Amino acid sequence: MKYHKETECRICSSQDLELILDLGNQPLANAFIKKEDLQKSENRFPLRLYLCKNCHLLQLLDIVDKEYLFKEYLYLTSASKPIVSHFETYASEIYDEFLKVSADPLVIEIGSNDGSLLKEFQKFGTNVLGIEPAKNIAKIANDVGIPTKNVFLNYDTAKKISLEQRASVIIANNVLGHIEDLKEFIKCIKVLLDDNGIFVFEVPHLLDLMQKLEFDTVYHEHLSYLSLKPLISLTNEFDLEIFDVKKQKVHGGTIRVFVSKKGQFKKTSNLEKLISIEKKSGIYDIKTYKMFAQNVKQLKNLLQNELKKCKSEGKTIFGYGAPAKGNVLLNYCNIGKEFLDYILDTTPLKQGLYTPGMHIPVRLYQTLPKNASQYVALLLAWNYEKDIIHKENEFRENGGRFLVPIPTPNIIGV
Ligand code: JHZ
Repeated sequence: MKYHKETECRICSSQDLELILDLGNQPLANAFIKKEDLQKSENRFPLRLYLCKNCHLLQLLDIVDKEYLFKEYLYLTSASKPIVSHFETYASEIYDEFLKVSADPLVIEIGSNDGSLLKEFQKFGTNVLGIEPAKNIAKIANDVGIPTKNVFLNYDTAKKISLEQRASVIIANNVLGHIEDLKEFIKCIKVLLDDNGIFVFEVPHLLDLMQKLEFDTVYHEHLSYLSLKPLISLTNEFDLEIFDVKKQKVHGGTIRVFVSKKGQFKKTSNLEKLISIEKKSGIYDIKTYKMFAQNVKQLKNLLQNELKKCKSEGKTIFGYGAPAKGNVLLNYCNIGKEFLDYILDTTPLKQGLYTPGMHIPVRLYQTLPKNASQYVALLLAWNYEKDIIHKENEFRENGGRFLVPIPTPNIIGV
């Protein structure tokens, strides 16, 4: 069995759940296909977004088994340079503020991928341990000298690790949204964490998802779409507390959340400020979600029209970046080979594969076409818009155009 349907909210167990957006039956966003498998039928699962009307957790209830989702994985942190530099700053900020004065501290990262962040901590001489469920990715990390356990974290594993050493810092980036049993996860954190240690995590911020119409970040891997209110009640339930939060630009708008055992750190004013911004923004009001769903439907038509226009002008369109979310966008907006010839991506593991659902070939990014004025690049990796537009200056100067799909289709030239 690869899939099951939940009927209760993941955090507060309420059954008062309302369907907000139905993105249809979709293949898994990271299930890129080999050429020889193109004729085989693909597994598709319902992709539907629900709001808990009690604790306001926005979530999926159609759950694909984690073994099936994450045992082999194609996303590599190191393939996106802006994320690598984000991690450099991230590690040095955490080191300066929380680790510099500790004797022989340990940093544990859950969902450590290819070890890009832990590598930065190693540069400070800090002991590190990665926990990464994808076998192929954990191997990449171990091969470059980042000790990584290839397991899904559960309470037994956490207990075993804690017998050897507890962590001064536990990190989990883009992980909480992927966890089905959030309560067990928080129990693992409690057992792994030193009494005066901190748990730091980053998750895409629900506020940005709503305000910038980032609907394509909704896919089967992402079970919860997080904001502070449900996170506070989750951590409080286990005698942990959020003491600080910092907004980050990555992944279309992220929050970095700082958690400790109760009473260890003074709560910062950032926390109060963001709680109040969230309240005022309407993300705890069902009307906001109804409007969001309408805008998503409208975006589909606008994007189709823009692509048709480019085609009628004789342009060749290719995809820039093959992120998981790009596949949600292509499948939901019905953008297939009649529009896109190919997609360029920097991830070695995605080369030569075809996108799930739409079967667009993924090619290794080297440089962009020289006769640029013939081309339009659909920016599927829109979260790196600033970096990419800057990097591809020459393409734009030679007449090439970018089509940025989110929050509303927008053509960018020189
Ligand atoms: P990117 C990932 O989602 C994975 P994805 C995960 N599910 C998650 O939770 C979110 O992040 C937050 C390529 N690229 O980062 C590399 C270029 O080709 O938007 C990647 O394949 N050229 C854990 O997959 C893709 O684009 C470039 O210049 O939606 C970007 O993937 C750059 C910068 C990237 O994440």
